Amino acid sequence: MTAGQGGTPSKSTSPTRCDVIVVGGGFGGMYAIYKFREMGLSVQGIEAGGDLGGVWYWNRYPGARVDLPSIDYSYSFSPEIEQEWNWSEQFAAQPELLRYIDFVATRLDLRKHYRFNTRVTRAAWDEARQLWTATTDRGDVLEAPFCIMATGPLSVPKEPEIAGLSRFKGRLMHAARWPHEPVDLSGQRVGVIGTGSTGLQIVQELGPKVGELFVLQRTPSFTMPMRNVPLTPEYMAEVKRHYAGIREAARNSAVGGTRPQSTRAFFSVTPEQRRSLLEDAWKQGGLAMLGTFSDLMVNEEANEVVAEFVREKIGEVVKDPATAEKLKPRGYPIFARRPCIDTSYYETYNLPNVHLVDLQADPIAEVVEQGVRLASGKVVELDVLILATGYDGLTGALTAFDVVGRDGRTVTQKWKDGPRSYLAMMMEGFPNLFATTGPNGPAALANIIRISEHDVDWIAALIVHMQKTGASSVEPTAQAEAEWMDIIAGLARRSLINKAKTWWVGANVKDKPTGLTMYTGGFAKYREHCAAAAADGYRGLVFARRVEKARAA
Ligand code: NA7
Repeated sequence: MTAGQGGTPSKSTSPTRCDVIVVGGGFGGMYAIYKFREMGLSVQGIEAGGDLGGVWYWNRYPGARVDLPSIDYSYSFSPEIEQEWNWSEQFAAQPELLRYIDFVATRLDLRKHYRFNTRVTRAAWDEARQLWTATTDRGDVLEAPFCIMATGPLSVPKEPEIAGLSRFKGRLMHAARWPHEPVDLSGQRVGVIGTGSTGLQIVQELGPKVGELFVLQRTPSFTMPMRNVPLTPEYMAEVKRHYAGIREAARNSAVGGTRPQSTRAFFSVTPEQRRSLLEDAWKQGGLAMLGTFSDLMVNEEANEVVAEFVREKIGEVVKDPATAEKLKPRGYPIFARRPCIDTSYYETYNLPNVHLVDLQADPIAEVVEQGVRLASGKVVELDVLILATGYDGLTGALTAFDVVGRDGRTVTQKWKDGPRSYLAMMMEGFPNLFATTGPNGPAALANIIRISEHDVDWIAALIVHMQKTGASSVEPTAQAEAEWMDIIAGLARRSLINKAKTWWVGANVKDKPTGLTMYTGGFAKYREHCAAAAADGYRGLVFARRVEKARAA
């Protein structure tokens, strides 16, 4: 992979002036840079990592793999890239995703627009000059009329509130900050804290490879078979012939992918038919089960039948009944916590060197020199402790530094009771600031690449509109924002997602406001809302003209 370039810090105090600042070099940021550059705008990207890739740049942990089909989890904006790139597996592993990112970045010459190893420390709106000023930890000062926060929903790892972590004499590793060089864990006593998507992938990968593996589980996740397969050249050729249709289907689906979503309600068919449909979905693999019925996220009774179906499957795989019982999730609806897909997660517990430590029965008291001490006093002795403890999701990136809008108000202040925005992309009081995959959209519930492309395209069209009409700034009205949040709240009231304590509802981070603030109406409907606002003359937005601003000053 090409090493990151363009990271030379400018220590000069004279600001770099451009049309658009893009914060973040993941899928969203890369596309934003490309799109705005092709529109003839001057762009400057800032990325904390040493290269492009965002979440895939950082998450190099063993077994890291996308859990949407690679065909869907890829850019659709360039037919050339679609035709030139071949995926080797239905669900690509992290190294292949980084190769894809490198391929796109090189093909489109994107790296030259980025400063790497650089963090934005403050971004502030200058009302008099109608522009954003961003400062970085390397002394850069950037100025631009437009600022795009392509900072992603999962870019700030959560510091687990576990006492004594610094005391550990072994090797402490965070999944989201995994080293770039190979790590040999063979023969070691390894502990993993966290059993979300990340922890599961690590456990199934490391189980057969390490000396002893201790899985410290607080909340078990539901996971379903991935049934990953290699993609043959013939299959890829067929996909390439049909990419246009595949993309169209994805854009018009709830999840931004080609996974079928049934309109059939769970109790509209007989128990035998239900069972048979669930068995089919289990055999098919991936998240097929989520699409089998239309009401699994709103009908608690239906949801519980499906949850019990998966618990039964766990019981069939895991040989030790006590371990199987502990692995069976209870107390929250299936799919209300991010459903996982796996290749051999439950089978891993049949290995003699793999041990499940049930933290519900015996919680972590503290980390000590030799390992993890539990409340009972028992010490799980370890050479290596891996934290797969998740992220300050959805909002963390925009509250981690000062993003200052009009009248000195920060995003952190605006979001003190939870995130608020208009269409997940703009905020009242923050003119010309845009987010891609923001916290009041379908991010986390739909394909992040489809959402990123959509958001960037929508923002780009708005900027074109501003150029045509001579507007220097735009922001939503408080009323438009309130109406969008009402739509979100109305949908959220029906959703079972509220019934699990997860990063989706902010419950995983101490003192964070909790509640379901994502748009749960599906990607296609989200697009409709955004398109309707644009078609209606950018309803809900107020524009200012530079000449008016000058006169007012
Ligand atoms: P998740 O899904 O937030 O999972 C984090 C896990 O870490 C979860 O099992 C937590 O248990 C556990 N955790 C966190 N803090 C602690 C402490 N202090 N003690 C014990 N266990 C703890 O993050 P992932 O990285 O796995 O996945 C994030 C997303 O990436 C995923 O949803 C996909 O979209 C891709 P808890 O549930 O809080 O009891």
